[in-house]
Amino acid sequence: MNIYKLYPLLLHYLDVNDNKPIFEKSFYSIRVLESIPTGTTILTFLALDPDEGANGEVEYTLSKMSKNVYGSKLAVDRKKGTLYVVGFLDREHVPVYHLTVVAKDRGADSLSSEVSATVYVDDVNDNPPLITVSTVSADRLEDVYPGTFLAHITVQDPDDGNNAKTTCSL
Ligand SMILES: [Ca+2]
Ligand SMILES: [Ca+2]
Ligand SMILES: [Ca+2]
Ligand SMILES: [Ca+2]
Repeated sequence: MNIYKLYPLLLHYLDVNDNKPIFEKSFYSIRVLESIPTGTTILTFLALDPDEGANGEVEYTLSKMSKNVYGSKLAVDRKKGTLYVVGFLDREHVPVYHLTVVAKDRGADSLSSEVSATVYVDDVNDNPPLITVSTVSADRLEDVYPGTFLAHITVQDPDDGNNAKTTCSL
């Protein structure tokens, strides 16, 4: 019997899960508008694992912590490795998402690695200015003359940059 002929076959079955999935990038980041529709894919992760069969098949998830904190807004497709929007993003509420994404192989003794992903949410002018008028008490309005202080008007707009600029007129 020629044992050398059996050798490649043995090697095939002896593959051990000795490689963890490695992300092709050390860091992922993306900017999106806060008006981005639910369901939109915003990033695609790729992690390679040179092992064979299940030992080399990679699944993607958000870390437990990221899922707990941001799971109502963003999710990762386990098979495709895509990051997509599942809730309405509101820049005035959360302007930046710092996520940890996990790539895990499907070997019996599963190995995993993590990568950071940052989602910056850009402003959309989705808030009207809020006007607050603090008037002085009525008894001081009896003998007003030009130039008398009557009321304090505060205008607030939670948007960013030009979207928050306001003009006042009477
Ligand atoms: Ca592996
Ligand atoms: Ca908003
Ligand atoms: Ca505004
Ligand atoms: Ca806004």
